[in-house]
Amino acid sequence: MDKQNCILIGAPVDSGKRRNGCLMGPDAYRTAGLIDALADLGHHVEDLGNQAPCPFVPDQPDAKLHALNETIGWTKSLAEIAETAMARGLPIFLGGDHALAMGSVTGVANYAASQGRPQFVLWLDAHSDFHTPVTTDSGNLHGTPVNYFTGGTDFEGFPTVQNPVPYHQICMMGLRSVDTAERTAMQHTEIQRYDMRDIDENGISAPLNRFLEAVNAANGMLHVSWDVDFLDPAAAPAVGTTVPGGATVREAHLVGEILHDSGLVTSMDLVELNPFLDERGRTAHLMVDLCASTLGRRVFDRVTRSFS
Ligand code: B3U
Ligand code: MN
Ligand code: MN
Repeated sequence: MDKQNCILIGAPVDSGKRRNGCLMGPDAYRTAGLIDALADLGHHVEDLGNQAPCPFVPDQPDAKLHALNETIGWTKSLAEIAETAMARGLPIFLGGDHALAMGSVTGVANYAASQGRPQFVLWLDAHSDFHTPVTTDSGNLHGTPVNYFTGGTDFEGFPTVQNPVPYHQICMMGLRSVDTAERTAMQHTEIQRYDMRDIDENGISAPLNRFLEAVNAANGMLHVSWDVDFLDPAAAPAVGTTVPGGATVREAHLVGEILHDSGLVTSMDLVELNPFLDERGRTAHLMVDLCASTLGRRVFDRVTRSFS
């Protein structure tokens, strides 16, 4: 991958669920050395600072859908920022919870469409986040972004998705907590989904490389959404929704390294870090290291596959 113009976008979204703390994420990444880590790899780094949602009517605290208006405000502001940042470099959204992907993914997909290129999404997460505001039991909108940016229709009040990401251009890896309504809805889609059993039986590199071949063949743009809970909670405890049995540190670094070598990544989210739940910053540091792997940090140079 050539040297990039990395555009850091602080997205302190905390409206996607009831447990607070993800709003501290962007500053935790900065404190853990993200800017230096990327600059040391030779990238130009620009930090746009922490963003704000578009103005919104305050939400009722006891509503079934938690903080709906605030989440809509974030979706609007982040989509706009994502689209304009894409024209200048590689945006990295520093979450914030996963509701931020309603804005980041729809924004980058609008940019891809303006370039006549297809948008692909790699979703690294214990959860499929494929609920709608109607099917969610928890009322937490961080469980809904994939349904939204694929053009789901039950998102009243949210901006209309101009360029929905087609199902077959999405790959989910790390799945181990999928609710019945999500599973039923996903069964009728061509979303590529790999649960932890797949990874245990076949490893993580073969399916990832297959997906990247498809991105490359289509001259696609690739958004990578890293949810902290993709990782096993023993390695990454700073997340509100821990699910045991997740990816190891080694598997996650391998994903980052393969992504880097592909040269295909055009935008990224780092989401769900809750620094309030961290142990001496170790989850924040791990996510910084994974981001660095995805942007070219390696132990030794080697002859690698390249898609470009
Ligand atoms: N599917 C559950 C749990 C969940 C989704 N995303 C996270 N947790 N982080 C829900 O609440 O929708
Ligand atoms: Mn998620
Ligand atoms: Mn998750």
